[in-house]
Amino acid sequence: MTGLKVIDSHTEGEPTRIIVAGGPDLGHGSMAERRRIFASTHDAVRRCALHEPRGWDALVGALLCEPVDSSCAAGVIFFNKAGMLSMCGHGLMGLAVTLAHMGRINSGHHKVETPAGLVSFELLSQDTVRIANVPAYRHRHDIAVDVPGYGMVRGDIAWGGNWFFLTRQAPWPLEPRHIPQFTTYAQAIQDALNASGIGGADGAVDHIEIFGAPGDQSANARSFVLCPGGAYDRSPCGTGTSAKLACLAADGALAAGQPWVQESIIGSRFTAQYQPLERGRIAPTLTGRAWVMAEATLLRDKNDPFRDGMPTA
Ligand code: PYC
Repeated sequence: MTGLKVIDSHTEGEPTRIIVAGGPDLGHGSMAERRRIFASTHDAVRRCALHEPRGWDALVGALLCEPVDSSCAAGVIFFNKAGMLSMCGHGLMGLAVTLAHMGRINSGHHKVETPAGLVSFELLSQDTVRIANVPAYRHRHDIAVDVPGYGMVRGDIAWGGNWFFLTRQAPWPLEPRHIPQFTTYAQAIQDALNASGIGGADGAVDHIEIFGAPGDQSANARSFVLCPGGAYDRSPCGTGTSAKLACLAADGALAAGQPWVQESIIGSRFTAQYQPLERGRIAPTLTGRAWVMAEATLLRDKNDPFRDGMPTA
């Protein structure tokens, strides 16, 4: 029997399961190189941690790694039900409180290596984290895609650590009771983008982000985010909020340093802002809250037919 030691947290409602021991040996290369090895030779570990019967659709996973640069607090590889993620904003906040829970860090600033590049966070209190994400930028502006059953949907494509299609066309109020309709609608947009070959700079768009009016007037907007694999983000999505900042900056609709409060579909929020970088890129920072929920060892009995997770749709 082999086991994966995991610590579960949630960030503004969105869960993260971090493998802190028992994971595969991926060598000592960059996180991008280790992610490649993880995806090609250890996918059973990802499925064991996230798929039923040990996990569930919304769960985002992370493999805690030794960093290449020892001045970093950690290296991390994020993944979800469908495969690998380049970066994960809510997951980085979850990592921060998890490292504190493990006694590996104190409050203050810490750097983390990810496949998307170097990021950092500041642990502001036991449960509040400000992250500095990878540079974000808008890749395409106001493109139209014909979505069967819904008609033309217009939006931008932006990078925030993952690739996003962002649209303001929300056919229903952004309220939890409409989550099933938004999930179907967002999946239809994703399918239409895939079918028409519209994507990011290096491949497909992998997240769909739909905007509408905030539920609370102290916020700027509310969003629904569909992640690869079909689950929606319970948090406002860190990489998605970064992509949104890049679009706002490109439109001249938000000044550098001005706070942007983005609600999730369940009403949880991140407060974000940016500083301009060269060539239209921005450096996003986002603040949110995360809590450790559980510590467990996932057991994999060799006689268990579902030790590597159940097949999913
Ligand atoms: O917070 O960046 C994020 C994220 C990506 C997928 C789920 N959450």
